[in-house]
Amino acid sequence: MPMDGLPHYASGPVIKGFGRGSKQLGIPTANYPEDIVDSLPQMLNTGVYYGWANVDGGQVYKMVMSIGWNPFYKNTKKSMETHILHTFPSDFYGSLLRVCILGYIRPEKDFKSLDDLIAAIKSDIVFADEALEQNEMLQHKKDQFFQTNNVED
Ligand code: ADP
Ligand code: RBF
Ligand code: MG
Repeated sequence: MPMDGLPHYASGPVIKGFGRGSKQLGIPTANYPEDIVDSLPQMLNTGVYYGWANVDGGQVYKMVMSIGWNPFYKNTKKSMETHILHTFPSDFYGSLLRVCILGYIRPEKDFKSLDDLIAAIKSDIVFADEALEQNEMLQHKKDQFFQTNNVED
């Protein structure tokens, strides 16, 4: 049974995030501007999700996403951060990021240490990697939503 509010499609430019050096930890996260975060459906709870993503109409890759206030960092601003399961040759700030959010993994949590946070994210990545191999998940990889190169739509 899919969760209420899923699948959810979002698209928008990649902006500079909190600059905490997620990249240095091996988990860069592409951040969305506030208006995209604000247009999430009410019923979609904060937490960690998985789905598909592409950049500027390119290849579609697996992704994990954190939606919420990052309790570990006690943010006051709600964020939507996408980590794509692919190694890109360079940054893509300003590019159009499309995501299709398909499943929920867990609530956002506070952690005792940065190492514990990183370990949790790594296990989210393994979970997503497997979940997205199911047929009904693979279907969405071919969604028309990802296929246009037109930034306007
Ligand atoms: P910021 O605080 O600005 O979000 P990060 O350390 O989280 O900085 O790095 C995010 C940036 O890294 C993204 O905006 C994107 O340009 C780049 N990037 C490179 N590879 C990836 C990836 N696999 N997934 C997400 N972003 C990536
Ligand atoms: N931040 C939290 O405070 N608690 C979390 O449970 C949490 N889970 C995350 C799961 C994923 C898959 C990703 C990509 C990020 C998560 N974050 C979480 C956000 C994290 O704090 C942020 O990306 C930092 O910038 C990592 O250093
Ligand atoms: Mg980021």
